[in-house]
This record gives sequence, structure tokens and C-alpha cells, in this order.
Amino acid sequence: MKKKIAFITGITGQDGSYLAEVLLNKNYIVHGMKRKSSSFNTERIDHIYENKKYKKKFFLHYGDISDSLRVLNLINTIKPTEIYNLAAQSHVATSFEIPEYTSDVNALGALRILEAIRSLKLKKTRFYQASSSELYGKIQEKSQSESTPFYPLSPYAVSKLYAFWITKNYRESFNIYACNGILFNHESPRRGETFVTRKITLGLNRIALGLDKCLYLGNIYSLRDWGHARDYALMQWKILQQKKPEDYVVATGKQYSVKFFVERCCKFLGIKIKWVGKGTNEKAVIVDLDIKKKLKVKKNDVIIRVSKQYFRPLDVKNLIGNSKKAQKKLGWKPKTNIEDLIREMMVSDRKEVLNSIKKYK
Ligand code: NAP
Ligand code: F7E
Repeated sequence: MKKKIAFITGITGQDGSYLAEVLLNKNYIVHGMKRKSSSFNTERIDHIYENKKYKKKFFLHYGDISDSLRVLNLINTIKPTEIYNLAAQSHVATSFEIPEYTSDVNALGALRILEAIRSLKLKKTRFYQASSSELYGKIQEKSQSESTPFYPLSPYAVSKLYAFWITKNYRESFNIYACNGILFNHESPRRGETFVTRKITLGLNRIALGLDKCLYLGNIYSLRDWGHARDYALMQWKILQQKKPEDYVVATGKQYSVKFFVERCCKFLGIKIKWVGKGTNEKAVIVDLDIKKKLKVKKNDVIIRVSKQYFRPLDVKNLIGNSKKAQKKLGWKPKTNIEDLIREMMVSDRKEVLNSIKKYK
């Protein structure tokens, strides 16, 4: 059988790192594009790069998705059998501040790869586009499936809408095997520190260990369908293994608020909180705590406050996915529930905070 060769853009990100592991375990040769940066940006994949087992199977190349020539040359040299386009300016709030850059990377980035596949006549190359539940924005149906109309609410979501349609357009116009994975929020210990779940797990551990006093959040009433990135990476691969190229929603079908996420993380730490106040005056106060855990907090401490700074000009209030198609055709079943996800992230961030304390002692 011919060797499978994957090319992953965004390999240094949360999903890129899990996907690389999935593919290497399936005996693929994996090439990844990483950006030139003035500080280290390969933390999430160093364990792969340093593993001797993958010496002849894992390759990194400098590049940027906004550089058409580099994208074309890399694809021409690697001749991948599968391309996973995960590269993105993926922070929704930031996209309001840098809308043009976000569009260049997220929208035209997908086009550049599709154009490379088309112009190089790579008839056998399969393409995966990292589409997002943010496309649904102002939701048009109670739970969102492949047939739910889109209503994007941020420059990020609008850029991803272009990428979604150009992927479908190249599939229909040029017969390219190209698919969208419409993935709902997925988190992990490798999640970027400015996304809300990781901000909470890291922030609360810092407070519990005495490094910070209070964590500032935005809209704590937002509802999201949160899964584990490891489970979702496997689905990205599965989407490209089907006979026919199609688009799929991947979600857990369960929905929780940011507030709930905070409460569960506090519970994990042995802290009981009470919410007092309204709007931007709302805060979480400690009402009880497990003294055996020797936490650096005490009763009546305010550990969460709401800050205007973290509100967006427009926010997606409510998302919950309907992944019946993926369940039926891909055998999708989320392995990790919210409690296990929280436990894994809290344990990992406790270790990270303890390490940083040791380092600066
Ligand atoms: P992430 O952690 O923010 O990773 C983004 C990756 O893209 C990083 O490797 C980043 O490189 C790279 N990148 C950014 N700008 C680039 C550029 N100009 N050229 C080349 N690479 C660039 O995001 P993620 O959570 O893994 O998500 C992966 C993809 O899925 C993204 O497209 C995201 O929009 C989409 N998505 C994510 C979710 C989710 O809940 N996580 C849900 C739906 C869709 P650096 O490391 O150098 O910054
Ligand atoms: O926000 C609210 C915020 O930034 C979730 C990306 O991976 O998933 C992600 O986008 C919710 C929002 O993720 C804070 O207003 C409250 O309603 O963690 P987030 P996101 O915007 O849902 C989708 C599927 C993607 O495709 C994206 O690439 O939480 N929230 N307080 C906050 N959010 C942040 N970041 N920080 C806060 O302090």
C-alpha cells in the first residue's frame, strides 16, 4: 500500500498537535508548517519532534499561510495525500481588532491551498478545512446541524464562512476531494491560555496556589458545547477517509455556561463559591473551602469578577451541536465528558503552576 503523507498547517496549535499524534499512530508521514517566530512556538509538538521513533516520519517546515508561493512550493515538494488546513487567527475576540489580517489568514489561506491543489493537478490529494460552529452565530435553529443556515457574528466567523464556501465550491467546480469539519468548541490542557476554559483552569489554579488574587472574565452567561480536542482530532482524520467528500458537524450535543464551568473548577479545587451582584458588578465569593487542601485562599475572598474589557462588540450567546450525521456515518461518539475534561485541564494546570513557582524560586 502507498504511504500516506499528511500536510498540516497550524501544526503548532492545539488541534495540530493532537492530529499529528493521531496520524503518526496510523503510520502516516507527517509534514507540518510552522511560523517563524522570535520566541519558541513548538511547545505542543516538541514531545513528537524529540521522539526518536518519529525521526523519519515527522518534518517541520517554516511557512506562513499568507505566503502563496511558499504554500504552493511546499505542497508541490511534499505531494501530500491529505492536507489539513488548521492554520488560523483563531481568537474570536481578537478578530474584531484585526479583521483584515484575520480574513487574509482564515479566508484566503484556505483558497491558497485549494488553488495549489488545483493548479498542481493533485487529483488524489484530499483537503480538510477547519470550519467552526461560530458560523451559526445568531442561531437559526435550536440545535445546529449541517443544514442549519449560517449567521456569523464576528470577523472571525465571516472569514471562516468564506473558507467554508470556497472549500465546497472547489469540491463542486473542480471535483477536488475537499471537506469541512464544522467543529464545535473543543478544549484540552493544550488549549491557548486566552480562550475561556483554559483561562479559567489556569487562573483558578494560580489563585489556589497564591500567585493571583482574582480572575476577570467577560460574558459568563455564554453557553457552549465543549468537547475534548483529542476526540475531535480523530474525527478530522475520519472525515477524510470517507468514500464521498462531505461536510460534517462534530459536537457533544451538551451545553454548559461559562459560569457552570467556573463552578465545577472551583468544586474540583475544594472551593464553594456564591455569586453576588449583577451585570459587571457580579462576582464570585468563597463561602466554604476544604482546609485539608491547604489552599492559599480564605472565606469571603472574591476570586472572580466581571470586566467590561472581555466583552465583545457582538457575542455568540448560545451554541449546541446536532452531530447525528457524524454519529451515523463516522461512528462519532465523544469519549470525554465535561467533568473529565475539567479534571484533566485542572490537574495539568496545577502542575504547570507548581513548575512555574519552582522555576522562579
Ligand atoms: P490554535 O491553537 O489557535 O492554533 C492555530 C494554529 O494556526 C497555530 O499553529 C498557529 O501558529 C497557526 N497560524 C496562525 N496564523 C498563521 C499563519 N498566518 N500562517 C501559518 N500558521 C498560522 O487553534 P486550534 O484551537 O488548534 O484550532 C485549529 C483550527 O480549528 C483553527 O483553524 C480554528 O479556527 C479551528 N477551530 C477551532 C475550534 C476549537 O474549539 N478549538 C473549533 C472550530 C474550529 P502559532 O503557533 O505560530 O501561533
Ligand atoms: O469564548 C465568553 C466569550 O474565546 C467562549 C475558538 O476556538 O471556539 C472558540 O471561540 C465564550 C464566549 O471561544 C471570557 O464571550 C467570557 O462567548 O473560549 P472562547 P469562542 O469565542 O467560542 C470556536 C468554535 C472557534 O472556532 C474559535 O476558533 O466565553 N467569555 N469571558 C470569554 N471568552 C474569553 N476568551 N475570555 C474571557 O475572559
